[in-house]
Amino acid sequence: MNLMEAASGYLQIGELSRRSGVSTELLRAWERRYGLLRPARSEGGFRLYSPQDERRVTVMRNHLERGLSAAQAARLTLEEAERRPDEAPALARGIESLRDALDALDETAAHTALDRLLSDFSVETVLGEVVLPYLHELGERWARGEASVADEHFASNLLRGRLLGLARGWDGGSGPRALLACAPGEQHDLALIVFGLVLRELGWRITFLGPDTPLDTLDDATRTLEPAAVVIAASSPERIAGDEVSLRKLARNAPLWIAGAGASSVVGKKTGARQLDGDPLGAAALVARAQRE
Ligand code: B12
Repeated sequence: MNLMEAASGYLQIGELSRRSGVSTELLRAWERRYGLLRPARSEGGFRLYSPQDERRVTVMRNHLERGLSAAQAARLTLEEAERRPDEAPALARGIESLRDALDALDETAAHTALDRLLSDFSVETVLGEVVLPYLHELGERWARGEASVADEHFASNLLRGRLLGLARGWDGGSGPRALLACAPGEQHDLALIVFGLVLRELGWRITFLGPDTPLDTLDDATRTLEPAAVVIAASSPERIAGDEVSLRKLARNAPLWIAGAGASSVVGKKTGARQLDGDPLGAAALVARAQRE
């Protein structure tokens, strides 16, 4: 493995552990006992884990969250990973149809592509393998000037509507409750909605306050609902860094997590908030596990 490959999504074990919330010891045990991870080697002999390894860790953790034993969870994870080559062409076709439809601003075709994907694959697969990669790609194309603001607005609004459609009833049941909100001034809520959908799949109830939520109103809602987790999304530090007093107050009333690219500046001892970095699928498993510990 050369440096270029190492730079393209491969992780050393410490980084994989940090992003997944699984200790390095447990990762090594899963690798040894179940063959769950198949690391390559760096030129210096370090193990390097691929995005597929990271995905298997997320799937394994989600099975454990559902109460399976480690051996059962590993068997299912590996079976699913092996089935994937058969599914890959259908998934690739679905992604292609969705991309073509969104690029053509064709709402009907985009919904048809999403209908097909959702009938053929699990919500988690559609979110993790289609929606998140599509949004990332759109962001990159937009930044390079290859997608217009109209393209971006059309795609993000259509997907947002669809995600909130999937979210219908996500506050039902008797599982632990998560209260989700974007930081004051923050409009980027797509990753937060995806996170809520995955947490819902893990049996949680979700209350979603959406974009631009003042911290004092979030605190009021926290007192009313007594959630097992409050998650605030912030795409840049200035959305959240100025109000450590409110964050501290919030963290006293419920376990507080801050997510998104703006999170790191305010987490830690000063506020009592914890950071959720990495992708929303892994983050949901991390919050679920923290609640059980
Ligand atoms: C779609 C989009 C919008 C939409 C948002 C629609 C919506 N409802 O979410 C709209 C049009 C509203 C918008 C507005 C703006 N946007 Co904008 N937007 C984007 C775009 C193209 C995609 C963002 C997205 O959803 N990506 C998909 C998600 C899944 O990926 P992500 O954001 O990278 O998140 C990753 C992690 O950070 C993490 N994560 C993020 N949030 C969360 C939440 C949880 C709970 C968890 C667990 C993880 C997590 O998960 C992802 C990893 O898989 C990006 C471009 C880009 N390169 O990302 C810009 C971008 C985010 N926007 C940007 C900017 C500057 C703006 C505007 C200021 C533009 C303007 N001049 O008006 C406004 C600001 C609005 C505001 N006040 O918040 C910047 C942010 C830069 C910064 N860090 O400050 C970006 C990066 C573009 C850029 N290169 O300049 N935007």
